[in-house]
Amino acid sequence: MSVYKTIIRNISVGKKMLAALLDPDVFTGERLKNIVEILRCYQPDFVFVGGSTSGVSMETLIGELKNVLSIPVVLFPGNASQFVPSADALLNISLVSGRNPEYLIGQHVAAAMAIKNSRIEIIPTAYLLIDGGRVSSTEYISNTRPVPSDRISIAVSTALAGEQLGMRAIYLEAGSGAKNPVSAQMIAAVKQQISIPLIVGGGIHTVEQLDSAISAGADLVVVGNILETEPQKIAEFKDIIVKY
Ligand code: 1GP
Repeated sequence: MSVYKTIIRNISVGKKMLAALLDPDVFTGERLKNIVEILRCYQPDFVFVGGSTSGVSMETLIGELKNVLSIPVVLFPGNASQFVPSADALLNISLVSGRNPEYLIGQHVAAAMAIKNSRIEIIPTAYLLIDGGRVSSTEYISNTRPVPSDRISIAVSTALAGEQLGMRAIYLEAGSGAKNPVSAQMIAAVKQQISIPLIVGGGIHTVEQLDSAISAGADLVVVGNILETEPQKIAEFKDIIVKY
């Protein structure tokens, strides 16, 4: 079954989902072996792969993951050079909270033929960067401003516009390593208005934060940074997810 169909099916039966985000620059050697073992044991729903790296190290990481895990590997690229064909699906993200054409459509044009030739599953995703209390790499690299964390109506209208443009998922992102995750109020307000899957990530380090995002309406929560220092946390996160 495709990744998107799996997401839709899970939502239809009320099942919440967890994705582990791995940065190929961070997970190499022993660290990679260790996280693969942990993921094999605790089985998050998806492994997302992305970072500020080149496609070459993405390819290596995806190969190693797919050799060992049966969990779908989803590409979460920061730009066209990070597209690699070997993942199970591609989150084709357009940074709709920003006003930089390069990240709204430019990088997508650059990668379009390679994506078409790969026949990878494509999940067009409206990506909203929300202020997470510090300047995120996404803000800096994309040269776009995040939606202020208290401007809930802007986030709602932006998410709705993404859906109306035909995007198939909304990603509310506080930025990797955010001080503050996206608030429960914002998640709930966006969820109430959209009818496509809602992905939430950025700065989620504790079970309470995960629980709050899920209770507010996130369908799929992404955790990244915390796995670099406390990979075993995935076991606690998984417990929360299956509770729903
Ligand atoms: C970043 O949403 C992800 O794109 C995960 O963020 O690394 O802060 O968990 P963290």
